[in-house]
Amino acid sequence: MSVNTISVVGLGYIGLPTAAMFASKGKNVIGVDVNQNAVDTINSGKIHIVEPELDVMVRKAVEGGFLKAVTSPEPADAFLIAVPTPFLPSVSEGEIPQPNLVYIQSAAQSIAKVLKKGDLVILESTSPVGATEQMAKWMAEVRPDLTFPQSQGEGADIMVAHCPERVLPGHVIKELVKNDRVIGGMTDRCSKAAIELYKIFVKAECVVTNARTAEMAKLTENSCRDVQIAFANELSIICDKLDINVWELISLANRHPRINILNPGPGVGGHCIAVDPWFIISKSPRESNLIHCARKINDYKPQWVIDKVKLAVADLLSLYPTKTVNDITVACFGLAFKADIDDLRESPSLDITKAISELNMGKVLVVEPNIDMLPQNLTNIELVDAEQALNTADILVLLVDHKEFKDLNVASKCFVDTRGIWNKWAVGS
Ligand code: SAJ
Repeated sequence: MSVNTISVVGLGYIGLPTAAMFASKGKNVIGVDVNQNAVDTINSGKIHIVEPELDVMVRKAVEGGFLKAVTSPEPADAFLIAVPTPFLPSVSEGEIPQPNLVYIQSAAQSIAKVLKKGDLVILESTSPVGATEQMAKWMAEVRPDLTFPQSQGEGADIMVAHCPERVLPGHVIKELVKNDRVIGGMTDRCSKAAIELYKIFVKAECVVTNARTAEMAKLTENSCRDVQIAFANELSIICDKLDINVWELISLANRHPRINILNPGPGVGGHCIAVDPWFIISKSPRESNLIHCARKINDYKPQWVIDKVKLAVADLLSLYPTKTVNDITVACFGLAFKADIDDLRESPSLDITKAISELNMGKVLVVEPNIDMLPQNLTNIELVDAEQALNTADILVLLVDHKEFKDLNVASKCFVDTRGIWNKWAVGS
């Protein structure tokens, strides 16, 4: 298969770095995105997301004439689809969230119009099992003049594969090159073509399986992490009740040669770990007991943190009977969904901060060194620096383990530490 032009549909956290990577290897890359603003930004050599090293890569790719962005697909030899797979709006409380494949459907239908015999289409978006076959069906409906693997097998005009992205936000450029790649072709020929494509920049192994197993592999990785984080979160709740320092406990248990417990936190955020397990649960609700239970534990954790803050307020008021609840200032440290990034989407810290501000107490301050402005839905909250928060707040709530927070001296303060980085200052430690 000779690949001269590669099209990447969806220029977000995965699609744009992937497009830039192919362009850096001298391939002609057409990026497609429905967001005109993103398209204009990229065409001016800039980026609309934060990811280390990506800005330089995109600038060089655009300046060198290897990368351009457009709003509707143009012909290419290989197409990679990296669009979001959110949930359908829920109908009732407690209902299992169902995946919404509308973005995959619209990407498939729009690229189908420009497909030609011999093209390769790869679905990279994290998807429920069966989505790749469904995507191939959507393309076949638009192009009855072409044959697809679901009806024609190895001899089909169009090759289709699922090759899930597995890179960690903040390390995308490095991980794109050095992570092993799961290659789930709908036929062997599809897999071979996909390997040839990824080998343009992937230095690690490209491991072949079928499309359904590739879909499940990605969901399994993120569900495994969710279950492990739930175990840590459950331990933190148990230890709090038993008056045991969970961080000390975990570090002791992790000295066992076969134990590696993850870190408790304020809940699980981001667009992957808290989402992907539902794609398994929604397909197999009766069988996914452990995965479902882990989701519930991790989803409950923010409420547990809010309750801890309420308790801290009550303790403070009983210590200082002349104070009222309106005199209490709470400072929340960190809004991002994890350490050292600026990404606030699906962040439990953001939800917790908002809930604290709605408790109708005194002032709520936020320290978030990675942003310049608070999101609009956070009202009655002030963005301050760490020093100001330390000087004025009565209660500190540590929500994200950003590097800037690790060396703060909070010895004399009342605090709720959800990440264990102020552990050494805890009373009794
Ligand atoms: N978290 C904890 N305790 C831990 C580790 C993480 O509370 O010990 C929390 C984080 O604070 C964050 C959430 O979990 O809120 C998710 O963070 P993460 O670093 O575990 O993962 P993501 O969402 O940034 O990226 C994951 C990665 N998957 C795995 O590590 C199995 C990445 O490789 C995937 O490519 C990505 O999901 C994705 O796109 O699916």
